[in-house]
Amino acid sequence: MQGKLIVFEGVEGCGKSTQLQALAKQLTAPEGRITTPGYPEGVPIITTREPGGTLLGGELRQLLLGRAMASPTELLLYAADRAQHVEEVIRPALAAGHWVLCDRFIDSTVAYQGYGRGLDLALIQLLNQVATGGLTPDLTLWLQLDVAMGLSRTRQRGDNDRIEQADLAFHQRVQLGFETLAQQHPERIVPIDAAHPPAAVTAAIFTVVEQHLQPWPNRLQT
Ligand code: Z5A
Repeated sequence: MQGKLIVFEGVEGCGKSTQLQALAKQLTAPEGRITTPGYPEGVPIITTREPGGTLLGGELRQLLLGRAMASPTELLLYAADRAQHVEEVIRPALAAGHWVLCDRFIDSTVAYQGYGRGLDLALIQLLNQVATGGLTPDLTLWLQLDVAMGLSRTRQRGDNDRIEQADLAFHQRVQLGFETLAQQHPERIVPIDAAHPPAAVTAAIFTVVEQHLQPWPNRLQT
């Protein structure tokens, strides 16, 4: 029985972390197993994130968000974080039939390092392939939000990390990256209007997950 990988993507402050936790809560009982009627019964849910989904990844996250570095260095560290994360957390969980809800994954590298930093897209695709061994999400929820609105949300929260200080133009290039990816991969990337209040966004996400769920229970029984 193979699990499912559901990824949350979008610009800073779009509400990924909030919505990932909301979906996990809505799907599960306190012990972390799917209990929502209609969903494959008893399937455990795991929540994780990039960068920082492993012990090593936690150290890489501190480096990545804590200090200035050359763009290729940054790209290689995100790839290293992902390789460890896939090997240590995501693949074993999927092999055990778990559903993995992940805050950022391969599309963030294309959007941030590719469109944002201007690094070679073919090279990024290759590194993503190396880091994941070809694993792609079953569903990517792209929380679509105006860049300025997202940044204003994170600034209200008092965040001040390195990438969030970068200029608006950088974040707009990142946004273009997500837009382009959504056009290129409509089979797995679903845009969600993230400008609404949190509960409305959660409801929209739940509907999308339900729609994508329909073929899943049968496959889970095989
Ligand atoms: N990065 C990269 O460059 N390349 C890569 O390959 C990968 C990542 C994997 C991770 O930092 C950084 O790594 C990120 C990209 C880069 N860039 N930065 N900075 P992070 O994990 O610290 O940051 P983030 O991923 O961008 O998450 P975030 O800033 O915490 O945003 P979020 O998770 O999307 O949003 P949130 O935490 O759920 O909500 C933000 C605030 O808005 C918070 O106060 C909420 O209460 C509020 N909020 C949430 N939803 C709403 C709604 N609907 N209305 C109003 N207010 C809301």
